[in-house]
Amino acid sequence: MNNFVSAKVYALRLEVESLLSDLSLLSNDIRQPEMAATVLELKKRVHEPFMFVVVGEVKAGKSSFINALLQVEKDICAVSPAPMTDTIQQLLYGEQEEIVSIGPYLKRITQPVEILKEIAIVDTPGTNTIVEHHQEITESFIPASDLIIFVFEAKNPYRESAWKFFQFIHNEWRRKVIFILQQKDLMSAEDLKINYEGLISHANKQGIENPIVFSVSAAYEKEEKYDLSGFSAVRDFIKAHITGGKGPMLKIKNNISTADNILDKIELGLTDRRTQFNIDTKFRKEVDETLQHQSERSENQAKILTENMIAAYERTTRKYEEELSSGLSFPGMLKRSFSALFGNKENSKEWIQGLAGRMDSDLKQDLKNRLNDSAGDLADSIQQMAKLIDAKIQNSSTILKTNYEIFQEIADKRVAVYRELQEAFSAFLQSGDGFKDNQLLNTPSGSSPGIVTGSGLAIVGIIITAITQVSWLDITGGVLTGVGLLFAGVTVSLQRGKVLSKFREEIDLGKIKMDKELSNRLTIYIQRIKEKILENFIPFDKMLEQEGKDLNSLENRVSTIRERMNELENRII
Ligand SMILES: Nc1nc2c(ncn2[C@@H]2O[C@H](COP(=O)(O)OP(=O)(O)OP(=O)(O)O)[C@@H](O)[C@H]2O)c(=O)[nH]1
Ligand SMILES: [Mg+2]
Repeated sequence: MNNFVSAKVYALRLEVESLLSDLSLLSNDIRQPEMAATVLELKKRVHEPFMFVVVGEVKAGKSSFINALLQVEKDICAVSPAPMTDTIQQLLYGEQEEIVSIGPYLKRITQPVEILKEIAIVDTPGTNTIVEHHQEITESFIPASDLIIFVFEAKNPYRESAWKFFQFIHNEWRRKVIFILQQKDLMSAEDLKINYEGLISHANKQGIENPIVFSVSAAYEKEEKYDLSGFSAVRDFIKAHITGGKGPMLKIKNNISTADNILDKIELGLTDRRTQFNIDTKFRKEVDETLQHQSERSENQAKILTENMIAAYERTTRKYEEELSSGLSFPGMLKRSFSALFGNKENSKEWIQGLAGRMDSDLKQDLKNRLNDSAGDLADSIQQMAKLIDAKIQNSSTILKTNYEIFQEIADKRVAVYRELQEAFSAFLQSGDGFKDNQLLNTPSGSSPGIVTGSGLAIVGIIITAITQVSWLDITGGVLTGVGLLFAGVTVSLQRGKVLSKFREEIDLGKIKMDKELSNRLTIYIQRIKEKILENFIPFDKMLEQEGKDLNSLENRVSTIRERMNELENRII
């Protein structure tokens, strides 16, 4: 436990720590290692004092500023005309001077300097330098800072690179900043005034209405020209705003605000993901609806086709029923008996077979004509079903950008799954394999000539023709066999009524069979196509399901953290 804080501050720090723990777990789970590292860094420093981070371009006079501010005998931070500071140097209070290397870019220096009991000061490598990594090292330390001291060389506070870095601090991390014009001893009072005002106007342009600016000279301070150095104003500011017990609470507020900032980023990314998820879910629902609607239309077409075929069957069979009826009447029988006597071989049995033969070929021709009229419509309707789904797939919208800062992986994965769906569906439409159904084509008689050839949607037409032909060929055969058997060894004249009613019975049976076979086969075919279309969506559906779960869980976690954060914030105002 830190010796310099109250029990209340300590308790609050523990709460902040636990909040940051949850936030770092969340950042890890959404695979944002940098974010997680930032949060952990913040968490690690919860018990440290309020932290000043001194930044600025190379050679602005940052290290000299710190040395002068601390009023120590010898320089704590190394100063040189050449780029000097190459690590982050964190100055903390300690009974003895101690320098510990924490990592390749971080040193921890303790000094028995009174002010360090309340504030930690961090010296950073200058930005905008040719030395590699310096900018990155300094940038990485910004989120953990409580107050940024932005040091400019008094001679030139106008560099674009410096103001760009300022934007990073201010916009990206919402850090509070005070500005220092250092090395003012090198300038005339008039020139200094111009640059002082210039700096204020630049800060205004960046959205800082009343920037806090101090002009100082580390050289004068060192020469003990205290009334000229400008450092007493800086110290007064620190005393008024940070030291004297205010620092710890300010730091807690800063920590919460940084966590808030990070949570905002996650939330923003989640909002985009949710929007995309809703679009995808709607798209998927529309696909189902379109498919349902179109398959109903196709089933309707199948019904019309079946009805047409049955009408044709009825008309043709009625014609032959009439012929049979009149042929079996007494005059008809008489006529045939005379013919038989005069050498005509035809007897009743042969006559009836001839009638059956004509009926068979007539029926085939008639059904074929009917089929040609309606099968095309049904094939069109099924093709339309597939085409409409394809149009939907090709036109769905993507809002989750793959170059998005957060959740890039999710965006990339979605794009890949979506592209896979587009490609799989195009292939499905083109190959025609999805429209073949060997089980349905395998008829009792085993004939499905030429069906396996052909590709793409066009094959639907061929298949419909095959399914329908197969059915009625089979049926008329059955009817004729039934009728034919009836005549074997029977004296027709005595059985007229029986023959006619048997004929009628066989015809009706044939009709029922044709109706059942046709509607069954066509309905099954339409359903199979629907299933095959849907098979293409399996990976997409899996992704959608997973994304729905992930989003719910992440949104819950975010809102839980957000609530705790708000509650804590309200308590410490
Ligand atoms: N005349 C004058 N020179 C100064 C003042 N402060 C620093 N200098 C000189 O400016 C040079 C750079 O000073 P540093 O304090 O090392 O600057 P820095 O910003 O820490 O530099 P890096 O760490 O390399 O980015 C050194 O030669 C200092 O002696 C000042 O107030 N007046
Ligand atoms: Mg330095």
